[in-house]
Amino acid sequence: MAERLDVLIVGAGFSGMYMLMKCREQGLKVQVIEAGSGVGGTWYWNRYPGARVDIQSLEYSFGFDEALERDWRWTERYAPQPELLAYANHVATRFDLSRDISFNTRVTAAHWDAAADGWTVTLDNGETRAARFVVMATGCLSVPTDVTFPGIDDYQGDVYRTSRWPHDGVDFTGKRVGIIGTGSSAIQSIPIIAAQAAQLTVFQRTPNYSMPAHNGPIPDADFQEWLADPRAYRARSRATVGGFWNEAREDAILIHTPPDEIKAELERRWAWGGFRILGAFADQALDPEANRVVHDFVAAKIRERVKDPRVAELLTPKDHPFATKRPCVDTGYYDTYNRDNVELLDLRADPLVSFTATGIQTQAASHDFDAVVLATGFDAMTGAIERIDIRGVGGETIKDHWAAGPETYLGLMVAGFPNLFLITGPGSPSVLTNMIHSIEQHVEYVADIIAALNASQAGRIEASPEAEKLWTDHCDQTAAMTLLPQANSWYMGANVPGKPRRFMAYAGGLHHYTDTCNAVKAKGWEGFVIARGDQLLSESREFTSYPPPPETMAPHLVEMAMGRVAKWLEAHGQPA
Ligand code: NA7
Repeated sequence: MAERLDVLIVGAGFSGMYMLMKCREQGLKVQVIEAGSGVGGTWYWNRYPGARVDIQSLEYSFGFDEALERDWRWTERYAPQPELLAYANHVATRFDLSRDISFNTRVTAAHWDAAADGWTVTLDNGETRAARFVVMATGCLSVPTDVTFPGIDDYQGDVYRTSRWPHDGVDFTGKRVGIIGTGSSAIQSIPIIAAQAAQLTVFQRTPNYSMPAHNGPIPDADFQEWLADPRAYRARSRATVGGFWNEAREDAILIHTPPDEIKAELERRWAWGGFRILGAFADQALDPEANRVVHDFVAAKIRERVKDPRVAELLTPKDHPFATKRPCVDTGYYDTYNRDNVELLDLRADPLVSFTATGIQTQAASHDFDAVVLATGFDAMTGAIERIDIRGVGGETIKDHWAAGPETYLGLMVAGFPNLFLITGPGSPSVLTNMIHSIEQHVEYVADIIAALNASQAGRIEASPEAEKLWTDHCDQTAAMTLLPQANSWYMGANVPGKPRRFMAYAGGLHHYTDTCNAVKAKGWEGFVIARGDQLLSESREFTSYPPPPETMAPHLVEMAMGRVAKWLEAHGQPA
């Protein structure tokens, strides 16, 4: 076996790249293992037409190096995938990252070796590597769901998956194309495919809410504001719920606002575009009545854009409150349904039966296609971690540990799995936030933990089971305060048959989460057990750093939120 590593990092997306840099800063011996042939993670794999970031580019980029920030100029408000991938490559080249990355290699197993206070990691090329620490920088949306359709192997046309798009692109000119799914990937790609193909048929099971991006060059005023003080710009984003600036008004209560003011505020935010509407009113994510008003506003926007009222109705979400599934940001999505060459099929009314040699058979009709695009989503948050045979203390697998849904301490560590760190793992704000800011916070925190362990010559750190339980309960209760658990979303694991139902991200906001992590550190790594061999160096089984309840919340919201938590406690019992 090759020389033991200090740190083995799984994945060379933005998390793995930054983790590598932070490890190098400490002079650690570090290796990154990456399944793809290049860096970039999400932006390496998701090359489908129209793929772009939903957070403004000025905020969706690394902030650890001011020279890097100032040297890179984004061309659009929401950068397209090729530019994001070019950015990842630029960072890799600038910091000479590739020399420590093994590309085209997968980690298949990681087993805890108690005698060595470290991990034995197996790769798909048959090699094994020993490492003190393993960092799972595997991404929240990196493993496509295993969805298969009867007869798909008999289909003679081309099948493309949005998340595994051919690197040299696909030309749909003159083709009859079918696309299955209407999540973010489909909503971004449908307008582009429709403009190219002879005919496009969209198979929709559940409509989603989508807001216009109003994409274009970055307005000069925005760029100048950013240029004046990038530090302040970033600090402002990081101090928010979502890690991006959306003018959230935590004291604005929709149900106490006159209708004309509500409309004006929603219109202003709709005109601005993207996620800005999410911050309009404090109660829209908590109170069904307030949420309904925002729903009605978006439904009216859909009716305004889509000429055929039947199609507009089909495109309007009905089974989940606004923004309880990941809302989408689009460029011309709804207008696409006004094209003569685009058809929307409702799989609820006319279910898909099977693929055939020439296309897709639904209950009512058969549809012939030259190509079919699967935009069917991911085994989110836990998929990439559970697919690796990770065995901790006593041989327990992480999959077994998570049989009832993922349990972590701060989304960073799992009890019984020492020296194994998750970047933006379940139980952290992750997918509810600007991923880059969440990644930077996590990576810097993990680097601090490793430095602290090395300074005290400790061999290992582990989340205590007690702290893990308290944090997981806190995550569940925080989600229960909101409307988020009411949707059958991938946040809930609902898109994967048999996956335990648990709201997997921390819904308390990146700002509170960061404060919590800092408090845990200030209390001497509260909730963690630190040891060297048989020697216990510090043991804290407490978790007391709960974020404060929002002072600005209206009394009826507090009551409503607490009522939901009480119900949650009734169903799950009080934390031990
Ligand atoms: P999503 O958002 O999970 O969307 C997947 C879509 O595929 C969604 O509309 C699903 O309908 C549909 N789907 C999945 N399986 C089937 C089957 N078997 N039959 C018909 N339709 C199906 O994935 P995306 O890739 O679009 O986006 C993932 C995230 O990436 C996104 O949220 C952003 O964070 C970026 P359903 O809703 O399950 O009825």
